[in-house]
Amino acid sequence: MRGLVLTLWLLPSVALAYPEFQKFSQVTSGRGVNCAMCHAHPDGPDGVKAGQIGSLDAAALDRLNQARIAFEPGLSVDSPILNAFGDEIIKTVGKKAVLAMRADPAALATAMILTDLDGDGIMDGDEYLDGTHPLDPNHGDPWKLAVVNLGRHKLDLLLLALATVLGLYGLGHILRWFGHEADVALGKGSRPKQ
Ligand SMILES: [Ca+2]
Repeated sequence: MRGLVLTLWLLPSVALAYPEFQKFSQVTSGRGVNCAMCHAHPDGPDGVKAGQIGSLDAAALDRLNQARIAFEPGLSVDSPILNAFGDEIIKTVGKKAVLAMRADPAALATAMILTDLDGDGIMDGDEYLDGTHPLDPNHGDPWKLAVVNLGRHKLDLLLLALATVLGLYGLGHILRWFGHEADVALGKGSRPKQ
């Protein structure tokens, strides 16, 4: 394992980020998308800041290498330079498919259409297409979020509408009663006999 770690350090040209996906998301959505969509640091993995390759200790490098060799789908990884969405991509499609998708970044959207990591109702693949953050439930296409929230709160809205109708109905009756009492007071009407 130490040999593998050393190899990684001696090969600074090893590609740790794949800008094809960022570029695709940006072009497709028309939104500014940075490396934070998949990586721990918004500037990407190259550097010495927290979440970047130069800051990793031996244990973190070990986790990085485990993620780098997770070639087949189904392997849970905990990469120190990826965020939960990046890890989920590796788990769902495997590193081998990620490398193949660099030539067809649109395929990632299809591959990630079954998970919704932030639970905002917009699937991860769609967030990738929309250029929104798949780990931020408050960051999503406004129209899609509105539709999702409408669906989630339809019972509340129904009860609110019912309460409003009943309230207006009751208010109408009260106003009619006041009107009638005013007519009685002015001698224009009479109270019903008991
Ligand atoms: Ca989502």
